Parts: sequence; structure tokens; C-alpha cells
Amino acid sequence: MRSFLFLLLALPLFLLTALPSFAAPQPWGLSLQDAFSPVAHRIHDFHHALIYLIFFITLLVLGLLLYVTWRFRASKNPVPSKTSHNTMLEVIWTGIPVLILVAIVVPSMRLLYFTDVAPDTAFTVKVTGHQWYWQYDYPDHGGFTFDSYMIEEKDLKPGQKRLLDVDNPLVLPVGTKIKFILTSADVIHSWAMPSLAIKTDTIPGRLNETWTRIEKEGMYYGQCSEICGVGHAFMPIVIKAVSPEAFDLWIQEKGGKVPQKAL
Ligand SMILES: [Cu+2]
Repeated sequence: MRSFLFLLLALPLFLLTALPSFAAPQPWGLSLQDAFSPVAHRIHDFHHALIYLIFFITLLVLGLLLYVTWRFRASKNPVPSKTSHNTMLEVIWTGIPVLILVAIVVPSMRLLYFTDVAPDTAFTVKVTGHQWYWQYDYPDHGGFTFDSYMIEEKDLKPGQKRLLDVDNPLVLPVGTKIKFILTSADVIHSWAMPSLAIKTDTIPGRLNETWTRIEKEGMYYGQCSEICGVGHAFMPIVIKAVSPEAFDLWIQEKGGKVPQKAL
């Protein structure tokens, strides 16, 4: 029965991975949002590999259960067996799962390390969580700063997304390795951007670090992912990814400085 429940759970998950996913939140959207960064691609691949693994393990267990239910049914076994131990079987059914877990640990730790260590990045953006908005600083571009608030429902223009669009999106260039330094001014928030596979807590008194390289121009949507108070649902995150040239123009518009030479 438990195995059947697992199958019920695993089968839809398995099917979901086969469905097309979406670049931005969609009504009734399913599965993961499309990946647009090296980290996101790797996480998606790992996730899909695990889904297949879970699916086949569930099938195997279900098959074994069906087999013993049929093989040892009461009508064929009027005198039940008194066997309660089989050393070899027990070694096998403990050993194989251990080996499977060890096999998962290796790529998992490699992936964790890949997401954690910021490679040679071109510049840094500082992200500060507030109750209930985000503040962005560009220390390598003259240190200018701005706040990013959700657009209230009554102020939405046609095409803008309710509870997702903001007045000042974070503008970033595509194809550039960017480091994020994240902290908070009050309580713990979490800066999460599904398409880039970023979900990093912002903690008062502490600096967290992550990185990305956005692959495609466009708008990316995320939300605070740590319950942070009554406005938790109303501090979305929007990244506007533009070409490096457009990014330099935007920096100048904002009164920032474009570094003479890109690192
Ligand atoms: Cu928050």
C-alpha cells in the first residue's frame, strides 16, 4: 500500500518533468521554470536524474510487493512459513540503498560546491532585504543604490503581473558573471529567483554570497522565500536582463560610473 502511494506520488512527478516548462510564471504552470544560468541547468539535470531514479526504485518495490502478495497468498500457503530472517537478503536490501545514496552524494556535493563558490566575477551587486522591499547597491559602479517595491494592484498597467512586478527592477547584463552579496536590515528574508536557481537567505549581521551568469535577455521574476512578516508576500524580485551595452547606458542614467576596463 505504501509503495502504491509512492507510485501515485512519483508518477505525476515523472510526467511533470516530461511536460514543457515555462520561462515566467504562467497560470496553471507546472514543473520548474526554464533554466537560464549555468547553475540552474545543472540543478535541473540533477533533479531530473533523481526523478527517474525515484521512479524506477518505486516500480521495483511495487513489483516485489505484488509478487510476494501473489506468491505467498493464503490459498496457496495454508501453513504459513515461520521464516523471520535471511541474512543474505538483509545485507542486500541494506547494501544496495547505501550504494545508491553514496552514488548520489558525489554529484550532489560537486553541484553544491559549484553553486557556492563565486568564480571570477565581473562585478558585485549587494542585495539587502527590508520589511518589505529590496534594496540594491552597485559598489563597483560608483556605489549608487535604489529600492525596489512591488507595484500595488491599483497601480498596475496592462501587462504587468499582479504581486510580481516592481517599480525598480534589478538591471543586469547577460553573459556576465555577477556576484551577489546578500544581507538584511531587519529580519531574515530569502532572495529567490527560480529561473536562475538562486535562493539565498539574507540574514541581519551576516553576508551571504552567490553568483550567476544570465543567458538570455528578458524579465525574470522571483519572490521572498522566507516568512518575514505581514508583507512577506508583497516583496517580489524582478531582474531585467539586458545587453552589456544597454547595461552601461542604464548605469550612466542612474548616475553610476562604468568601470574603464571590465575585469
Ligand atoms: Cu522577506
